[in-house]
Amino acid sequence: MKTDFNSRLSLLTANHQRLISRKNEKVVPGNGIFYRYKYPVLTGEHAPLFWRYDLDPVTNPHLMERFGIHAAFNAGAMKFEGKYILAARVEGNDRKSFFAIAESPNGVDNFRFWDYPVTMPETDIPDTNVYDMRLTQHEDGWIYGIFCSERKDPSAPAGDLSSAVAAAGIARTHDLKKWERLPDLKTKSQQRNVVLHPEFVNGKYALYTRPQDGFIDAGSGGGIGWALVDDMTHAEIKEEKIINLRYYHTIKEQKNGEGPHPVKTPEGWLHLAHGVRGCAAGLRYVLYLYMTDSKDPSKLIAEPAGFFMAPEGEERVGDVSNVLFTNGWIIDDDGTVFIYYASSDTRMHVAVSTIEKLVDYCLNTPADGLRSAASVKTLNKLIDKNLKLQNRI
Ligand code: BGC
Ligand code: BMA
Repeated sequence: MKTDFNSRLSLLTANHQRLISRKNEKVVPGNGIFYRYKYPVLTGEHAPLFWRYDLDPVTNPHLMERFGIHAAFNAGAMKFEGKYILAARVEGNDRKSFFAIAESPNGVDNFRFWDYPVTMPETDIPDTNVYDMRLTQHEDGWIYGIFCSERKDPSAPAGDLSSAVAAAGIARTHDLKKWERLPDLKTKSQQRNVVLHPEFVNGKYALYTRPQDGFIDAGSGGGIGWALVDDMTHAEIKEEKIINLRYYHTIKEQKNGEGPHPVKTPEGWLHLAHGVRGCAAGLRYVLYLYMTDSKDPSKLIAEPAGFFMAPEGEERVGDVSNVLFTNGWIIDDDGTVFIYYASSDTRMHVAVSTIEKLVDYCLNTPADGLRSAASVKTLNKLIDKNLKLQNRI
């Protein structure tokens, strides 16, 4: 049977247009700390039709998808030439991910992919998969992208087709179009969540790291690490210290990792990270915040208990359910913070707050007492205060 190519194309075009130009809506009242937005800001369906279809009626008479794209998630973010930019992890039906830039005029909707995805140069040992890029506009003048480069474990026994090795891939650019690939980070352990600090520290580049024993297990890698390196064109970690630890029975018991690079505030560096715990449903990924000293970004000064954001509603379901992950945020000059987070390895969302609110959250939310009794004590203090205020006690 013949397909009506033109009417199918008009329908696809109209649907795509509607999706990418849909106005987003703030969800009120929220919890006072941030606002979620009703619609995801970027999905696989945002990919242009000319990525997914061969639009030639001669070679594709049924106008079928020829390159399935089913997810857009874990995006790095930055403001670039006045636009809100996401460097998304786009994943095809073939499970390979790659980076693609999408831009929006306002940060909450109308995100559109640039015509071509990023052509990331490879090193001598080609990456099997690349993902989770953190963007840093460094004071040296370059924009760096640090991402996970995954390759099959060369020492895996025959028949084991899952064991992998994670390394930090490093690239730099001035325009987000042409990328120069630098050698992968040299380090003792595997690394997945490596992030470049935006300023020099003692004349050196500073990296947030996440040393891990194996591909999945953080193992003895106690948490988010910190290392100074001399040269990003041959980046090598000689010494690494843990600056944000994992603890038993917390939201980051199993793993944690720095999100985007931290932001400087008058009260200190504000950090966004993810924490992971294991449960019967698999790994549960949530987001949390912490702060470090303005003069020494490796010195913890505040960390509220528990998660800042956890998966809700449709966020809970996707390719890898029960996951919120973040590696991008954008801070406007007026202090508005756009937190770009992905849900369940499938789609991108935005949550909006301000520096003032996030710092208040960090400095005034009680820290984790690490025991049930400590939590009840903290809660009772708050109840006492409020009941006194209402003249009830
Ligand atoms: C996936 C990542 C995941 C990692 C660890 C990789 O193969 O692509 O999304 O974080 O495995 O589970
Ligand atoms: C990883 C991350 C992400 C992903 C998450 C959940 O460890 O690096 O790529 O979102 O697992 O699958």
